[in-house]
Amino acid sequence: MHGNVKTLNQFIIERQADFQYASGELSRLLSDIGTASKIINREVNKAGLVNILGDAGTTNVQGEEVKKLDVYANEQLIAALSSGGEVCVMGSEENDDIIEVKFTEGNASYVVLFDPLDGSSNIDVNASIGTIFSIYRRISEGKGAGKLEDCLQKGTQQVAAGYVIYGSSTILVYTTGNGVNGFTLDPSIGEFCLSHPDIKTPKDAKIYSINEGNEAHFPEGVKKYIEYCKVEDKASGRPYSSRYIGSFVADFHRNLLKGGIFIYPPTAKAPNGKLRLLYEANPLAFVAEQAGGKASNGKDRITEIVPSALHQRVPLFIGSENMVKLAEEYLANN
Ligand code: P6P
Repeated sequence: MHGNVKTLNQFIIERQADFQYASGELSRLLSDIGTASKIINREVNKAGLVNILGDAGTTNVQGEEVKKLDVYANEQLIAALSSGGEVCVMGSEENDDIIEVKFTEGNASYVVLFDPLDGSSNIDVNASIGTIFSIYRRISEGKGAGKLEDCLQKGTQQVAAGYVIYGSSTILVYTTGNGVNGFTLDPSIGEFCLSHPDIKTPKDAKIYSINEGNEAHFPEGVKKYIEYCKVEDKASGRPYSSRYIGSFVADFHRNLLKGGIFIYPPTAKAPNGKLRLLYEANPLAFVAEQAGGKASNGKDRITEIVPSALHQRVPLFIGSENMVKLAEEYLANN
């Protein structure tokens, strides 16, 4: 403990008894993700200085190659997860194929799917962005590098999941299936410190998050639900507030704490929705459910969907349980 502050690593060790498997390995893996996030955070915070540091693809004043932040974040996570010895295979939003970790001593038993820097288009306008991660146990036979089948598991098989939001402060939120806890990075000591213990998301709330610019192509049930959110009705606190940052981790994190529903439905440009099942929808569905919320594709529970491809997209309705349930009813009845 630093004074009365509990650090992420202390918390992970304390909660190790909760882990069903190889707890030391999972503890180290979660700690490695925390370390990579601190390194990414340092670069994200400098992003505003790009005019000094140079644009991606150029060489900065230190003679270093300037990378796009999402490429940099991806490299940091791959390096941290490859060297820890716990991971046998990874899947990243930035890589078309799986990333095999070949040189483990052969008994690496974890699989990590991640979006290294989601919403990176928002960096130039200083909006919050995030890293999302999803952790499984390997299921393929044999030792050494893992396989695609290890990455294509249902969300219910996750052993841990979470995200880091790089915003006005940097917060890491994760679950191992025993509740949701949030840790704020204290730059003065370089540690993530427990700041949001046992997060619970309100069952009902007054925020809806959706890109209404796509309304013309929304399914009828979504149009009707959004209309419902806008109707004046004092008893239910409507009209609700529309809040949409356009950065999934930022919209999700606000709604997790305050309550609300985030919807990315099928649209003309994204007939299967835009968000990715394996490293966006599944991990945040695990977090949402562990906080008492709900996540579906409008009909089926997100974490029950059997994945068929590494980068498959899925429509997403996620957040306060009763709001998601009502949206599903509108979809079922229209
Ligand atoms: P749209 C960012 O590009 C992202 O992948 C998510 O972080 C965000 O929720 C979504 O796209 C925003 O998409 O179509 O509304 O701009």
